Amino acid sequence: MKTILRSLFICISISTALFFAGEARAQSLSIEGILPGKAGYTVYLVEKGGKTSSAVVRANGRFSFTKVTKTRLKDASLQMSDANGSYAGPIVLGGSRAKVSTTFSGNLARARQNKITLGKVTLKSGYGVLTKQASKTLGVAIARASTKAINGRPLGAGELGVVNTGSTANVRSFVASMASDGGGDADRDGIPSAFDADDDGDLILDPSDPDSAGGDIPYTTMVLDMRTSLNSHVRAGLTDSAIDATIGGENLFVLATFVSLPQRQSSQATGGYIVCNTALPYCRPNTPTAYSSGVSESSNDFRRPWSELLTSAGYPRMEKINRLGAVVAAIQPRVGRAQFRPGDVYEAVVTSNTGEITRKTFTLAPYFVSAPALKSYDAGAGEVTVDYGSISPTSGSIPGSSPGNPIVLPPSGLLTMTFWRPQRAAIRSDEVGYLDWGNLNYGATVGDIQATCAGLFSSVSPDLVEDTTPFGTGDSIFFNQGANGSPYRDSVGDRAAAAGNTLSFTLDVKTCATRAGGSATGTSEIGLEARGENVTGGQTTARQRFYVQFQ
Ligand SMILES: [Ca+2]
Ligand SMILES: [Ca+2]
Ligand SMILES: [Ca+2]
Ligand SMILES: [Ca+2]
Repeated sequence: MKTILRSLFICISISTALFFAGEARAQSLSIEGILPGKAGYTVYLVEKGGKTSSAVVRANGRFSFTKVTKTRLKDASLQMSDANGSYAGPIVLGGSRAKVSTTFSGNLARARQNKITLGKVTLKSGYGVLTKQASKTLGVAIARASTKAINGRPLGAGELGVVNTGSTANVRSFVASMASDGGGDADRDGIPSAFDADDDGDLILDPSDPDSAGGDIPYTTMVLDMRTSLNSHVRAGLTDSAIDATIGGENLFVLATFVSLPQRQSSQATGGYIVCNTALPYCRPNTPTAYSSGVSESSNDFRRPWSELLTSAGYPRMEKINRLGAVVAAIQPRVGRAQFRPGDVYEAVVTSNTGEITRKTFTLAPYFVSAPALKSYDAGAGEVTVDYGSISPTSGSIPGSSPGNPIVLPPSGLLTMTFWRPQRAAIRSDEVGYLDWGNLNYGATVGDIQATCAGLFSSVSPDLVEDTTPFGTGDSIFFNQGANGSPYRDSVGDRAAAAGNTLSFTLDVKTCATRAGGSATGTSEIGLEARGENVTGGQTTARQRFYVQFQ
């Protein structure tokens, strides 16, 4: 493994060296276009590797990019966000009906040329299209039409890219390797991977898709207890006010955006910042509402209101994490869901002491609006339904809701948990309301023990498929040696939330509490968890905490 990694780094350094040598001689181009009546929109030039430049549409509808090279143009696309900061889709450059082109070939119409004139872009629902499409008048050649479309509309337009593009198991790993280039469009739905919530077209959302593991996919974490529990089937369900109190609450919900860097950039990088439309309050310049809560590796400097962490130009800052070779912004948005929407576009700019190193664009992926919630439990004396109706975020007490009122475990230490899946909001045009998020990994943790309870579960629901290799290096139970704390994968995909759809397992809490050297006495916290796949820096996670007492 080490040898492979080392040769990979060598390849990267050589290709970077060649790239820079070529760049020095390359001609500098400008790109101009018009989005009539769409002042305040932003157009992004997205390179295949994911690097982006942005241009805000001016009052006269014009936008322009300068100092663009031929090399950068090859396989690059143009993407838009609207005046509210929401993704508005790709600009179709050519083609028609079932196949369109959304990328430049990189070849210029004439050898000595310094300007590309796109002309007018006609805005449609979920995409734009160039009025003129001949390479002669544009000044640049467009790539062969290979984006799947219906009547000229890219398949992923208006759907955040969550469309079935017929990806099958044997092409998935190939597609996944392509998807790691954020500007590439592996599933050919017209939405580059960095903007696509399902970049391999199998309808499994990226945060929970093993094929997307390892990528720079922003992830969210939500930690609730019984009193603050939020789920379609708890109390009044997913009301706007209940969701807003959680998403916008204090220390309940975090969005983490990591940009991982190749070694050469990582050694130069000192930090970064986020560029958002002023219509997005949580990340806007000068007065972002978000609180920077940091990740476990963060310095205390980054645990404060984001508005206290601004660059001299007023942009909220990102932190360099040396151990991960990445820069990160981990924030509590402190706004409700109406102002925190899947499809929000933001740029992450990585900087060194001397200036900008690279810039990548992200869209906010679909996120959990709720956490798993215990419906009932059996601690040896029969099934007990959790009475959420008699507690609220600020009052009441039931067994499990606090260390002072724990669920008392039997001497065996066995606890059976029956629970509901977490939900997400509808994102596709054919979805309504809230959906149970499918294909997630489930498990439970005991106290603050940094070890998996894998191997100690029994009576597991048939929907849950066991990870056959949940232990880490040398059969280790410890997380820092690669053990999996969520060793069961849900075999059911996303579907409308229904109270009858539950999962369950029995955990030997006592043995798990002691297997890492701890003791099974007094009270302990149980973390019932739903997790996505490992992405840069962490995993999408939703957890419900409750308390048990050993005897
Ligand atoms: Ca897609
Ligand atoms: Ca795509
Ligand atoms: Ca997928
Ligand atoms: Ca997949």
